[in-house]
Amino acid sequence: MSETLANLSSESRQFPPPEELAAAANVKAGAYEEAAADRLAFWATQADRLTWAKKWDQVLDWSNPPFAKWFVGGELNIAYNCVDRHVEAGRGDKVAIHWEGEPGDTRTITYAELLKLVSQAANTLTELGIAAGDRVAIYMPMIPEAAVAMLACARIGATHSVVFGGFSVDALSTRIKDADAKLVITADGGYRRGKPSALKPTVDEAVAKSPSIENVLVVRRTGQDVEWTDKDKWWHETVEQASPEHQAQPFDAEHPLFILYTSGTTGKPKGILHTTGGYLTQVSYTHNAVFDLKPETDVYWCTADIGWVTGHSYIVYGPLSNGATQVMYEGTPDTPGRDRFWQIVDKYKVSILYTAPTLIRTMMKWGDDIPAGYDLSSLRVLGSVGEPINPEAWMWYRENIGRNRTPIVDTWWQTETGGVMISPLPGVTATKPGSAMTPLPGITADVVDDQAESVPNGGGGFLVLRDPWPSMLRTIWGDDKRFLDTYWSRFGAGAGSGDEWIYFAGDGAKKDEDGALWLLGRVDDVMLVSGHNISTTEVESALVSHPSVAEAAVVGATDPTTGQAIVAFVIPRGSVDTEGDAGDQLNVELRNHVSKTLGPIAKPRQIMLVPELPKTRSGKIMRRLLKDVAENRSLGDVTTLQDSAVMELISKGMQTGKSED
Ligand code: 6R9
Repeated sequence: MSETLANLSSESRQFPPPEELAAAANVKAGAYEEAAADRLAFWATQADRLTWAKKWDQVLDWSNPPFAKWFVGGELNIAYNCVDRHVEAGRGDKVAIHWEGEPGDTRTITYAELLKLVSQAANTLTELGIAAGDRVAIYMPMIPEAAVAMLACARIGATHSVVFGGFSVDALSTRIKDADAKLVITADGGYRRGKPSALKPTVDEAVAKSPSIENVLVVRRTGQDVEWTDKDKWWHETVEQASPEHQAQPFDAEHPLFILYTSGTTGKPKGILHTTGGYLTQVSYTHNAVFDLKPETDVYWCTADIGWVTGHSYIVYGPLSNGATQVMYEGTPDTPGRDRFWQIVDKYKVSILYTAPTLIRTMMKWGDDIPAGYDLSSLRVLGSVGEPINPEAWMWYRENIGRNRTPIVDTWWQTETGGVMISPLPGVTATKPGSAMTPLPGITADVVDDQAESVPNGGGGFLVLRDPWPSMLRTIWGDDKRFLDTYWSRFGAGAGSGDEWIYFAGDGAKKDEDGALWLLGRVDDVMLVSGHNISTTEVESALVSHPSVAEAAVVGATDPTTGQAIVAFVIPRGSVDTEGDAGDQLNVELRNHVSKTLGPIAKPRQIMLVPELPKTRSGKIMRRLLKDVAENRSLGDVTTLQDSAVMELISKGMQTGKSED
C-alpha cells in the first residue's frame, strides 16, 4: 500500500477527565451509543433543546445530495431562541454579556437588556427597508452592538455577512458586492493596541464602490471624527430611539441565516452559506456538550473575533441559545500589558476559556511567570480551536493555565461545518495532548487514502466526513458548482465512484494506534521528502517540544536531491539567547532534536530563528508565504497577512541566514 501521509510522532501521555466533572457532566459516554444506534433520532432529540414555532415533518432530506435539508417543514426564530425565551422563563436579570473594552471601560448586559436592544435594532432595520431574505453587511469592532446587529438580522430573517473589522476596502466591497447587500452596520472605530482604530473611512470607500448599499448604520464607539454622507445614520439616533417592542416571526428551518466568506489559499473568497434550524441545533448542542456548560454557574469566554466562524457559533449563537453568561473583550491580549487575559479571567471568574493555539504559543513565548501571578482557580474547562495544537503547547496550557486540573478540549471544525465536529467530551474522554480525539456523537469522520478507503489505526491520509450533519454549509453563495467541486468531487459519488457522498475537508489527519484522530494541517501544505509525505504539523510539534522553542512553521522547499527539503522558521521562547554562537548552536541542536524525535527523514535542511511568523488575521500561520521565502521567490498575495512588516524581517534574515549540510 502506498503511504498517504507518514505517521512519525507518537504520544503516550493521557489525561482522564476529573472525577467530579465526569460525575456531573452534561453529556456522558452513552451519547455515542445513542447516536450510533439512530443518528437522525439523536439529532431530533438535540433539536428539541430549541423552541420551535412549528415542529418539523422530516429530520433530514438527503434526496438531492450534497444539498441537504434539515428539519424539513419546521419553523423557528433564532433571536427568540437566543434571547426572548430566557427572559420569558424568568431569567431576564441574568447577565448575558460582561463586556470589557480595551481601555478598561465595561458594560454589563442582561438578557432583558439584550432583548430590548435586539428588538430596537430589528425595528430600525425594518424601518430602513430591510426585509426577510435581504443581505446586511456587518463590519464592527468587538462591541456588544456587533452581536446585537447579528441577532437583529436573524430576528427579521435578513441574512448577515460579517466582514472582519481588520479587512481592507477591497475585501469589504467585494463581499458587499458578492452578497448584493443593502445595508452596512459599522462603527466609527474600535480600540486596538491602546488607541482608537478607525473603521468608518474603510466603509465610506467601500460604499462608494457599492451601489447596492442604501444605508449605513454607525455605532459611536471611539468618538473620533467621521465623514458623513446622506446614507449614514447614527445608531444612537435610530436604534436607541426605536420601540423596544418587537414580535419575532418564525422562519423556515432552511431560511438563510448568514454568509461568511473564507479565503482559503487561492481564488476569490467563498461565501459559505448557513441556514437556520440545523445550524442552531448543532451549535447549541455542541456548546453545551463540549464545554459542559452549566448556564447557572459558568462564566464562559471565547477570545475569537466576531468576524470569524468561531465568533458566530461560540460567541453569539451557541452560548446565547444556551442562556450562558459570557465575557466579551474588545482588544488585544497585550494591552495595556501581556497579562490582560489573566486579569480578565481573574476579574470575571471565568470558568470556561476557549482560545486558539496561536495565542497559547504567544503566551508560552512571553513566559510562564505572567499567568503565574494570577488566581486562575475559577477555570474548569479549557478549549482550543483554529489550528493543530502542538502537544507541548497543549501541555503548557494544561500546566500553566489549567494548573493540571482542567480538561482541555481540542475542537476541530471549519467555517463550512458550522459547529464543532471532532473533540473530546470533557466528562468522558481521556485526552491525549495534541489530539482532537474522536468525532462527536452524531458525527461521522474518517481518515481515508487516495482511493477513499478508510486507513487502519496507525495510518495517515485525508480527513473526510461521511454523513451529512445539521450545521453543514448548504452551498457557496451563488456558486453551487464551486460547492460541488471544492468539497464533494474528490471522493465518493461526487467523484463518480459509488453512491456515498463524501465531504473532503482539505485537512490531513492520522489515526493513532488507539484510533484517536490527529489533525495534521492542510493537505496543500504536505511536504514530499524523498518520496515520503510528511505533514508540517508533526515537524512543527517536534520543534515546539524542544524547551527553547515557542512556535514553529515548516515548509517544503524545492531541493535538487530530495525533491522537497524541510525548511523551518522558529520563534524561540522569551528567555532564550540566540545571539551569535548561541544561535548557531541552537540551530544544530534543533535539527538533531527533530531527527531524534521523528526520524532522520524529518530533519530540517535549514532552520531560521525569527521573531515572528506570518499569520492570517484569524491567527493561522501562512506557510505559503514562507515557502516563497524558502524558495527565494518574490512574495505572492500578502493581503490577508496580519502584519506585513513580518515578511520583510523574515526575508532579510533568510538572505543572511546560514544553512547546513
Ligand atoms: C473553526 C475554524 C478551518 C481550518 C480547518 C483546519 C484548521 C481548525 C482545528 C484545526 C487542527 C483543530 N483547524 N480547528 N486544525 N485542529 N482543532 O478555525 O474555522 O477558520 O474555517 O478554519 O482550521 O485546517 O480546516 P476556519
